[in-house]
Amino acid sequence: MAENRTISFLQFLNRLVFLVTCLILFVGCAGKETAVIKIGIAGPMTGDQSKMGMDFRNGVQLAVEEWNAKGGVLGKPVQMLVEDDQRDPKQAVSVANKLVKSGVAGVIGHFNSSCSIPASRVYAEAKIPMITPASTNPQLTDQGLPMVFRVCGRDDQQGKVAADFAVENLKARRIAVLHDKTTYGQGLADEFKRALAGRAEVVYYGSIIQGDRDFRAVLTTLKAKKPDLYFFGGIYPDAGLLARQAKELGLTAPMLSGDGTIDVKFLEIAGPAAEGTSLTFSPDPAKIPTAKAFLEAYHKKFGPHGPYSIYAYDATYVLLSAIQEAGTTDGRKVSEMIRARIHQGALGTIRFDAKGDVTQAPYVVWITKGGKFEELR
Ligand code: ABU
Repeated sequence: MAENRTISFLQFLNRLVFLVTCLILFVGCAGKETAVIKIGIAGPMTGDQSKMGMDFRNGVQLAVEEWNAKGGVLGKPVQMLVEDDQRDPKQAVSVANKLVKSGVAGVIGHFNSSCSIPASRVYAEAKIPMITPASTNPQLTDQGLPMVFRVCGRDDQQGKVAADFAVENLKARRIAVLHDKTTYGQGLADEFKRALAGRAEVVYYGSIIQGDRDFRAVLTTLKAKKPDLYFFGGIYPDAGLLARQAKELGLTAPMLSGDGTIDVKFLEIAGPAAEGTSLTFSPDPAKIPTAKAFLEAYHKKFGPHGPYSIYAYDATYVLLSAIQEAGTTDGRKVSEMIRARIHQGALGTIRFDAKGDVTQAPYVVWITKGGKFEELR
């Protein structure tokens, strides 16, 4: 009898320990899951492209503050975890792993296609939706990862608009093509070159090294080919130096570039040599009625917007609205909701196709005039 009572007491103790452990785990997990909704923001927050990283962060912050002011998502406050990929693909993978470990419900990022592509595989493996505001290289969504989206266009679309403009508007017949050897820069240069086929002669095709300070050697070779125009696939810090040094060398052919160059930093670096540069990008948000409230709020809080601030803002709304409507942070369900919903963003209506690309990406041409960018068509 006494032995039976001892066993019962031990069993009771065991059960008690088990129940307390479950309770601790439950409260711990519940605390983790229910306290906040975490979202990651990843991009170049330091270094020569930090302006882009800050534009991302500010756009996301504005959206998050608006959601939190209305009670958050699923009744919980949204918390931003900002990570710096330093525009380095290896660092991007490391940052992606860190964000996954932190339990983010989704990621807004990255900026560089060379970072977004390897990072997207980390997020896809962890079943976490990723929406890039700015990575335009086709490979990103051509991988067929169901949790990967972009709210911007693609370089096969952008390259064709640039080539049409070069041939039809600028009447260029002898064209030099230059890129920075990155996934984006070379990819865009190649799309541009492909779209030129049979319409103009590519008299020079070459590259620079991203981050170099002296491009005079390559520009001297390029100048000797007497092009009517030179195209650059790359980002504004290098584009600014190229434009300045090209002018110093007496190259009169104008530069044509893409969305990676259209930033005030390009104007600052190039100075008067920026004049006449044309660029492909999306239409001016100042002419889009739905962007008005965003622009007012952003300017009041942060000052002038960058090219991709509004894309980061819309990407955040896409993610948070999908979580809210899915009623869960389960990445698979959130991704299905992102794909199923018609999003009304600051840029207008946003819809995704089966690949995760937007169904409409209207590229237009901008020109640098009087020290400013102006939409041309
Ligand atoms: N699309 C502009 C630059 C970012 C990237 O795609 O690498």
